[in-house]
Amino acid sequence: MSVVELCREDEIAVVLVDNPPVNALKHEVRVGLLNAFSQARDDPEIAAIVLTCAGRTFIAGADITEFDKPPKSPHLSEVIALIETIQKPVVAAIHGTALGGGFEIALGCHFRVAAPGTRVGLPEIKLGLIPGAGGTQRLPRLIGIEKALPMILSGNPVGAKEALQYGAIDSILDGEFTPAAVEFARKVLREKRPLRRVRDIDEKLAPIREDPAKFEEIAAASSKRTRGLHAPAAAIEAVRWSLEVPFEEAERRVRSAFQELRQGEQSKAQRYVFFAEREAAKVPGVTAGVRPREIARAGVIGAGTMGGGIAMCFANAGIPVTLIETGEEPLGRGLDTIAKNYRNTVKRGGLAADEMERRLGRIAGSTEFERLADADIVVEAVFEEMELKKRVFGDLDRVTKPDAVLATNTSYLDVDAIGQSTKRPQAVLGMHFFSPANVMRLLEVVRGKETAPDVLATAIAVGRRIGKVPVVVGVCHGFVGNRMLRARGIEAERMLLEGALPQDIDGAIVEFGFPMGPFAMGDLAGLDVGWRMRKAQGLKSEIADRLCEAGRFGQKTGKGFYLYEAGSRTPRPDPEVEKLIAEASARHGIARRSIDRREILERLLYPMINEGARILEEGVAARPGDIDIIWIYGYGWPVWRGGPMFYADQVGLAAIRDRLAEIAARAKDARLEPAPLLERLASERRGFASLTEPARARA
Ligand code: 3H9
Repeated sequence: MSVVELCREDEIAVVLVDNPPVNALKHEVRVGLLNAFSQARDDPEIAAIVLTCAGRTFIAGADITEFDKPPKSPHLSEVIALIETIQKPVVAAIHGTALGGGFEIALGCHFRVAAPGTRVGLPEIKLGLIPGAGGTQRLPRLIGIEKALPMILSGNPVGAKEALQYGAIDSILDGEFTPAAVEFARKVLREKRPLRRVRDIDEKLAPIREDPAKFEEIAAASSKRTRGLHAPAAAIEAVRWSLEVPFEEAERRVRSAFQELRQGEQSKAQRYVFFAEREAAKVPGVTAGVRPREIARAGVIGAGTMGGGIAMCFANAGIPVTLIETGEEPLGRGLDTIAKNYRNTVKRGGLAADEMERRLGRIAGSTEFERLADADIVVEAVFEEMELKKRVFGDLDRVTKPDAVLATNTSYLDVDAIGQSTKRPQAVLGMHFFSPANVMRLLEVVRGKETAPDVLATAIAVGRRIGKVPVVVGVCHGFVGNRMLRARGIEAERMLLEGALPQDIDGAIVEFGFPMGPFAMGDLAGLDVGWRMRKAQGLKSEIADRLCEAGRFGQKTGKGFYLYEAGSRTPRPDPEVEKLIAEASARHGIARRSIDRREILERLLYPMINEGARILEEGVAARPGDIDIIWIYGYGWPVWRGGPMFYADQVGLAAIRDRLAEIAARAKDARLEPAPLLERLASERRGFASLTEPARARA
């Protein structure tokens, strides 16, 4: 069967796209559409045309894998231009998701109907692109700039009901979908409805054209958090053309802007991230036949910041959760914090009050472990002390059902040792959330030596259900993210001693694209957290320990690596800290020197990459892409730089190896010497990507 079929239902032609899994618009599909629509246009017996798709979704966009190759005719805009100019009604029958080029095709049709639960949107911005086939011109004409620009700039789809309200679709059809869509086409014919060509609509644009300041206002409101990214400004420009120049001219300009972005480094990185995220979902040993266990109820132990955030994740996803604490007082405090967090979200307009009540209603607090007897999954989030964790898991083993999944939220302890404190280590694994747990998308799923595949599959499935991006990692100190973070932290402190100041180091990393640097991050998280952890492990930190001894715990005490004015989160350099650092340098007999941004970046990023290479070699991460996803979703690595391992390939592994060798020699630190995998790949002139490319080519 071909990827596009043309069928007849009396006088109605049905064009069916069937290109699993998501009906992406690869070249053959574009050719098929052009042929089918030309044929239907020229057939005098056809009075109207319905465009529909087989499988789980309408067209989910251009085929992203084709963006690495030169564009091939017919281009999507040609297909859409043909559809729009047909003198017979064309109805897009949308189910699942109509995204990117898929939605652009629907916008080129004269009518759009959707199955309930459908979502439509233009997610190109998430790939570092702008909608390239008319979306920036047709969507504003159809629903107005106020609605269109936020959709284009966020890339987030809207549901069918909202789309109907906006006027993006004409009707939501119940019942068997394709017959209902065919019936809709018949109705259009019966009622002799005029063909609606979106490109010709102007009434929604006219008011904004008269009031250019309004356009700027909408653009500014919908382009927050876009620092460093090229695509948002290009998207705003493209939408502005819908007001300023004729449709054809705007289309011509958009095509060229799209091509420029497509060939740029940022989109290349963001496309890589798209596929790396999907690749991370494929876990060695967890085959399609492994079924996740049913999760109807959850338990969380520890009502501190982490535990509370994790409980919120479950409640937000509709899963009732029991939150356990040792006493009424800490339990009450934990529940109050959760309620306060929800109230703040309601106040900010992010949540309806009745939905807040429903979510709160799903969280029950208790001081009795026995209340976990009906939980299908329990996440432990108590202090990072091995003995305490072992005791908790021993208790869990006693009270929970035999098939319950038992997870620890430890950020560095040995998950295997924790598993051994139960009689069912196969049910134990790590679920490492990132603070704030109800916000951060990353979930490191730590697979123990004995973790059963279906337990792993359950943690991944539940992770997705609560809106996380799960990445499976192996057991080692700090797992993937914190282990690499530590490599960065050691070098950051070393540079302080050599001559840099916190603001120099943070400045360099923020300029690189991170939302904040290591020292501002430490101040935000609380320096006492790391201090306590170091003490437990017999470790020291030359400068951070002294800050803590002086009661400088970061933002919560108004002082840390920086000073914070009352009520402000803005870090200000503090001469007292500079003095403390200079004294530390003097104690070590180090003559301070100025360190430029390039050196700062190399010394922060290359040790991380080196640690990443070791992690790969040890099999703690299955693929370089998994490490990249961890850093993007858990630590603020700028998505347009693709993650540390992708970045390393762009810099070139030989250059990184040579620089690391120099840094290691100067610091006399064997840990900084190039890892064997890095050494080998560099000498073979390969990149980290080559470790997974053969697998993808085979697939
Ligand atoms: C665009 O349209 C540009 C235009 O403006 C103009 C051009 C001129 N291409 O996510 P899943 C694969 S830009 C190629 O796990 P789900 C995916 O890799 C595009 N492949 O499923 C995976 O493969 P595998 C704008 C794609 O049910 C499999 O399909 N559109 C594409 O969780 C299943 O995917 C987008 O950005 C694609 N476009 O979610 C939409 N999409 O099984 C991107 C998916 O080998 N797609 N694959 O790992 C999505 O957001 C989700 O895939 C979707 C389904 C919501 C559709």
